Amino acid sequence: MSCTVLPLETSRWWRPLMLWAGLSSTATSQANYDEAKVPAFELPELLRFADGTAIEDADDWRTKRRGEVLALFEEHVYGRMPEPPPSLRIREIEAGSAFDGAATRKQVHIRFARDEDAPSMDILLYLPKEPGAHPVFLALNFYGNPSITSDPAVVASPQLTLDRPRFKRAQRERGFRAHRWPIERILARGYGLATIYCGDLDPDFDDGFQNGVHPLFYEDGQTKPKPDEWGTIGAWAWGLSRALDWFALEPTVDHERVAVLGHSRLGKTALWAGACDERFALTISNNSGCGGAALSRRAFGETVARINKVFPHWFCDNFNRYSGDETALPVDQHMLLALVAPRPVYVASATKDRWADPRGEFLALKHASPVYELLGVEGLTVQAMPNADEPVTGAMGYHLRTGKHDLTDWDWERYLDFADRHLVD
Ligand code: GTR
Repeated sequence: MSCTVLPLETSRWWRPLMLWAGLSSTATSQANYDEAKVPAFELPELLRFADGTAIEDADDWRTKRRGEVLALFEEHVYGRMPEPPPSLRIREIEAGSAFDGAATRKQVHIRFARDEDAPSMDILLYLPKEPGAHPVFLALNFYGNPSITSDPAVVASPQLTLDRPRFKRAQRERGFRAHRWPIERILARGYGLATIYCGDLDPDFDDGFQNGVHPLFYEDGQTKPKPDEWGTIGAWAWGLSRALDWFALEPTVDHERVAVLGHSRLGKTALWAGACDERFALTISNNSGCGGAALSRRAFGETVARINKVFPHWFCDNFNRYSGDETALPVDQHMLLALVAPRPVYVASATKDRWADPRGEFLALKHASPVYELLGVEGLTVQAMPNADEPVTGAMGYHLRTGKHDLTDWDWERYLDFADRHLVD
């Protein structure tokens, strides 16, 4: 008797989950997961100026080439972000002790303009109870601040999108996503944790940019961002920088020791934030994939065409030009990682997360390494992709965790070790 085995992606029980994740069975069954079918490609040169002349020293990178590369990402991928608003209106919502006195908690509401109903975000900050200025991990969350902990004092995120069952569940159940946030462990290791609901800055759906922070910056008569202006990832990254603005005023946070971290779409965002804002001391991408750490030209798993189709709001409009035509992109994602140099960067993949192309994530890191070396920092310490669960350390960290697309305690332990190495004297 013969039997047909459907690939997991096309079997029925899996479909609702995939739809939630923004995938369709057609999308994933068409995706390439065969290394032999990865197209031959040449990466754009990092160490040459736009006019083709070679970069000779660190100064060439710092004074000119870095700016050229950043401008290419702004124009073609994520879009330009506006300047910070003239002032931030900061109101403390509450402060108190948390986790049986082991920590302190502070929640602030930050409004980006004078009007009461102007766009705003709420930051939830936990710190070790010891006095002083603490190094902090800063990360956006998907489901509202109360989703990361069962701590009853965490205030609801009023902007929580309720269009999907998961968001409704997040609204009902505190700590719905606590398994991704080992807060007490982070605090015990001497770090603070700050988080913001990404939807405060821009809800994660395509509404033509009528919600979130975008309209605050429209010129007279403008109704949506121009083709080279920020999409949703840009808005999220912009918000992370506004959190840093607040940290610079907050004596309990050491704003020179802030690690920006994100998972998946928020990992793409952490990389863009770390690339744009050199005040971030350390940048961590967890399973960020296409439009994050993975090389676009490999078109392995999720492609530029697919991501632009399913998530038309994430990138700038110009990015659509490269749907199905990755070789025309003037950049690839190794150049994004290079923008973080010489500050430490960590890229993490997972063995079962083929949609995010683990090999493409590793290769981007490897091809960013020459910029670290040019700037006098040790580059990636391995040539070949390491085995699963064997972290690579140095200024460029990497690991391939056994398992699925997720942010686990094991990942966090690696990030804490990495931060110990780079943020603690
Ligand atoms: C998927 C998307 C990925 C990744 C992921 C997530 O649907 O294709 O690029 O961002 O969502 O953020 O969970």
